[in-house]
Amino acid sequence: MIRKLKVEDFIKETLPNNKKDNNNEQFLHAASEIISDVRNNGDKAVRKYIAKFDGEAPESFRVTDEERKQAWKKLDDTIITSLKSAAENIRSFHQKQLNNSRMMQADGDIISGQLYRPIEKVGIYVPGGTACYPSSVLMNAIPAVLAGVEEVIMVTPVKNGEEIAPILAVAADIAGVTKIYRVGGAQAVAALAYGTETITAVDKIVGPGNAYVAAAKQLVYGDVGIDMIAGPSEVAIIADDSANPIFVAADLIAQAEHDTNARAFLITTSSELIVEVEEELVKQCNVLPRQSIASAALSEKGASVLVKNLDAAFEIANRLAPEHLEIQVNDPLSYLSKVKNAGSVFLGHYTPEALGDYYAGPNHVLPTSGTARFSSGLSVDDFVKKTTFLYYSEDALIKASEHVINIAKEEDLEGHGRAVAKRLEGKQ
Ligand code: HSO
Ligand code: ZN
Repeated sequence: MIRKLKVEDFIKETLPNNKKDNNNEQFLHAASEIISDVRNNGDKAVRKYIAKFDGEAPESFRVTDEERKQAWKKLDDTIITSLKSAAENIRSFHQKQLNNSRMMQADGDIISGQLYRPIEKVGIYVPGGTACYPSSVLMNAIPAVLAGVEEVIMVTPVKNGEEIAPILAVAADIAGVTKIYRVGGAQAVAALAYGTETITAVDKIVGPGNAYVAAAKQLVYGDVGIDMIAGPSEVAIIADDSANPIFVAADLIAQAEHDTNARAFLITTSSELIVEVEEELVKQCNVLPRQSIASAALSEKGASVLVKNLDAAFEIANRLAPEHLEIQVNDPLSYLSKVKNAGSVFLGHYTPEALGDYYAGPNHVLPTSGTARFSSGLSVDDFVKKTTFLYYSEDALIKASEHVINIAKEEDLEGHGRAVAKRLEGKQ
């Protein structure tokens, strides 16, 4: 069910090569046409592309307050309670990421520091259809609201102008989303980036989407900010002989059921575990509703590898830089220091990734395809800008003047030196 690879083959097969793997010319081409049409023709173009890809366009894109109110009545209390409880955990985890503006140095003569200011308007792309994830609404919107973003604007596609899925509307309310528009695809990204008659332009767009959405985000970047271009979801599980094969298999399957490109890896010191996990994968997949997706992902993209010790396991995991890293060993905390590259780490036998996907608090929007080598999961930081500031008194400038003038000379920028010198004329 899962490929069993030797160390060299595992590395060759699993290390992503984004530039090579992302053959997205065709999507970039399509998205760029849509973007320029939406820029030139606003709502009319948005309607045209909705009609083309999602059936009839809704009469008005905006989900009304009344529709949002009605959505609550369509849901069971149990799911509302669970969403609220998850939101509370996510909020309290992200609250601790808040930074205040600060003075770095302040002796009266010299004052310098950093202002933290929220981005004013943020757009959140939320996929519709089968990948309809209220958890992603919470994960994207809560840090934005905490950062102080004034307008958190959500876009999501619907088929044939139908209503938005009630669970997405309720999750949006719980998270504090300001406006919701029933628009998806590259046309939604374009509308958010440049604005239309009815859709508010934003300063940054976050959230996952299909290949067209990803291409559109890539193209509007620069005019607006974006979070990241997410690849297929991944988990790497480091396990020794203390691991329970039932748990390991369950977590590999939880990853694999996302889509046929999902990447689920087992890196273990125990050859018995590989055999037992294989048996479990077959058993558990057989009774899984998304069996065909999970087994395709496991057999085509998944892999297990036997390593000589845990140090070797961490070496491979660090090269892989997986989106999620599970460490299923006893005393897992003592291994945390060995993690160099990973989006999010799940420690021990009772911390499945699913806990973090939905509920525990850390964000589930994470760097994929090896990008955890140089980037991080979504956080409050993604929704603030840091503006530095500086004040020098006359005396302080006099003290610094010689050095500034020296460097300006070296750079052949005499005007820079004079900007200092002019202030000192007749003063020293
Ligand atoms: N594992 C996904 C998040 C998710 N799982 C949403 C279920 N729903 C990427 O971290
Ligand atoms: Zn998941």
